This record gives sequence, C-alpha cells and structure tokens, in this order.
Amino acid sequence: MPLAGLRPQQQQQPIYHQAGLRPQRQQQPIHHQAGLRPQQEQQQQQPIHHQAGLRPQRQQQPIHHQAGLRPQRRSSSPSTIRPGLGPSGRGPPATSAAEIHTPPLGLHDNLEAQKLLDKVRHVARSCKELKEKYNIHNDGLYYLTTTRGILYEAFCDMSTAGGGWTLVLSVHENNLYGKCTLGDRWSSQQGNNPNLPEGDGTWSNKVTFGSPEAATSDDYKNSGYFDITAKDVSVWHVRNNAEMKDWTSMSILRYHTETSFLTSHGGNLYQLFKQYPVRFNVGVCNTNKGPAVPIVYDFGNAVNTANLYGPYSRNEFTPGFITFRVINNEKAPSALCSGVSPTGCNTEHYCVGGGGNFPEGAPLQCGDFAAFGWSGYGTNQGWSASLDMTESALLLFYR
Ligand code: KO2
Ligand code: CA
Ligand code: CA
Repeated sequence: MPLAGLRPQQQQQPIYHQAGLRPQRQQQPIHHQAGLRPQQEQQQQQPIHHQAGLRPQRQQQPIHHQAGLRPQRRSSSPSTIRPGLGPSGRGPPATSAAEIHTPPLGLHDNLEAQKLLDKVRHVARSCKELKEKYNIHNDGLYYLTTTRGILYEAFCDMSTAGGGWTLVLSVHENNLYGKCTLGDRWSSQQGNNPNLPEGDGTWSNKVTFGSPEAATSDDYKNSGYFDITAKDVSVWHVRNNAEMKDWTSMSILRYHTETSFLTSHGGNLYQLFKQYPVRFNVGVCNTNKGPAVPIVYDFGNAVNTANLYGPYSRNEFTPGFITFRVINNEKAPSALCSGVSPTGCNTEHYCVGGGGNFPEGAPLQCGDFAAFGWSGYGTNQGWSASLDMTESALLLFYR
C-alpha cells in the first residue's frame, strides 16, 4: 500500500471536529472564539487544561493519567505539586502562581493541544503493539515509550507484509569522500584510528540522534533500537532527501526477514551487536561471521539487489540475505551487508557501518558506506556500488 495514508485518519476531518470547536459559536465574543465553552465561562479561574475543554472526563486528574502514560497512580508527596493541583497532588485545583501568569489559550493552541491529546491516546512500546492492541493501521508518526518511560516519535510502516514495523535507524552517507569524518556516526567520526577499534560505538550503545523526518537526509537512531524486543527486520533503501510521504516510491530496494532471527540474538540489534561486536580485530573473515538471514523482497529482487553493488563485489556474495557483523581481510568489521551474504572478504565494498579502523588503504575504507566508492564514486564498476545505492539511505525497521 502506498504511503498516501501517512497520517492517522482522524486528521483528515474538518478542523472544528478535531478540536471539538463548534462553528456556530465563532460569531461570539472573543473568549468564546478562543474555544471556551459556555458552561465553562464561570470556571475561568481553573487551570488551563480545564478552560480549554480538553478533558471531557476525569478532569480532576493530571494529563498524564488521561494519556495513559503512567499505568499506576503516583503516590502523593509535597515535592510533586503541579500547577492546578492541590498540595496533595490530586485534590481539587488550587490557585497557584503558575496559572495566574499563564495567558488564556487561543483557538490555535486549543487545536494543537487536541491533536496532541489524540496522538497520546495510544502510546505503546512499538508499532507492532500499536497495531495489535489498538488496531492502528495507518502508516505514519506515532509516539512510543520505552521501558524507562522515554517518550519518542517513530515512523510506523503498517502496510508491509501485515505491518507493525517500527523504524529504528537509518544509515546515511553524507560524504563518501570523508573518511571517518563528520556524519559517519555508524562507523567513526574521529578519523581512521587503530586506537579507536570500535569507532563511535553506535551499534552497541544507547546514544540516539536524528529524527524520523530526516531519516533520508542524515543518520537516525531512536530509543527503539535498544528498547524494542523484536523478531525480524525490514530494510528500505530510499533515495537521499526523499520526503516521508514519498519513501516507498523513492525506494530502490525493500525487503524483510521472516525467520524471527532476532529472538535468538537478544531481541534487537543492540543485543546482537553485544554478541558480535563491531570492533576491529575481534575475529577473522568468514570464520567469525554473524547471522546471514534470508530475506523476502517487498520491492526488487535478487538480480537487481546484486547489481546495486560492483561486478567484483558480485563475485563474492550471494544475494537474498541480510548479514550481520562481517569481518574483512584486514580484520575490519562491518555491521551489516544489506541484501547479500558474503562469501569473500572484501566486505568493505558492499557492507555498511563499522568500527574506527579500516587498515587497507587507510583511511580510504573508513566510513558509514566504507569503500562503496573504491573504483570511483557511483560508477558501479570494479568494486564500486551504483550511484543509486551510494545516494540512498538505509532505513531499518523492527517487528
Ligand atoms: C583493485 O585494483 C584491487 O583491490 C583489492 C582490494 C579490494 O578490496 O582489496 C586489492 O587491493 C588489490 O591489490 C587491488 O588493489 O584489486 C579484483 C581486483 C581488485 O581495486
Ligand atoms: Ca552517516
Ligand atoms: Ca579489500
């Protein structure tokens, strides 16, 4: 299914429905236009969320209860007093300095607040949970939360092979000529350096960066990368700088796994790369390879996958797989080989991500897309990947 339906359905509705505003009231005096309802006029001393009519039920409770963010009630304590709550933290609203100085909500604020509340009505740990628990089936951005309660926004692919895919990372090559320089977050931004065998260490740490809308324009990693317990991955290669609504039409390759391979590797890539460190000199080519998992194509096939890489590369891999933590002739690891299973040891030409030390021709093979341009930038000759591959970001989803 195309990405046309990127945004949840309710957002298609007329504005006044979303916001709970009533069109016929807009002729009324200013405080009515601002989204106040008549029955609440006498209650204008109440905290803002009451005035705005945002909370139809259980108006005594704080917003995070309504939003379902906190399953259990918090025990009251003097240090948890919030604006609009009594000293107990849950009594009737009391006047506080914060509300006295807060200006009344305008129409615009009310609309945005309602949209936000609609969005936080369903918060889950993964897109799969959103789909299964709440029957959400539109592709788009949703809030997710981690085991520790970190709230973040992620893109959900609810269409491919049954949906429920959470975008957790993108590997983007901003400058193939920069060798472990700025933007090489999935290898090293600190130069090719034998003293930094893990480089930036991104594959096995909890650093997050980027944003979903910029996933095709810069590297991206969210908390789902290490928080979600998943079984399979899906990968899209999408033309750099493509807009989210165009991601499927601007992709050159899309596939997913169906073997539940992550289950036996800790449930996500953060755990898998603890087992298979992306670190210089932890093993030798082929002998110490991580899992090579067969793929099912959603766009493309084995032949055009092979052709995304150079002719020399094609001689030393088998298409139809995704392979994790491979090691090249010089003991430099790559994190993943998208679409292929290596049989040879020049993996730097068709695998991405790595540590901080690529000895051959140093520093020429160091970087997120390693040595994709070894035989010329985007030439698709010798060891070089195609221009399409070189200029597409790798988006990886969990399910
Ligand atoms: C080449 O010409 C070359 O590249 C090899 C690299 C590729 O990763 O290891 C060797 O350096 C070789 O000596 C030579 O430089 O070989 C199949 C021939 C390519 O690019
Ligand atoms: Ca990068
Ligand atoms: Ca080589």
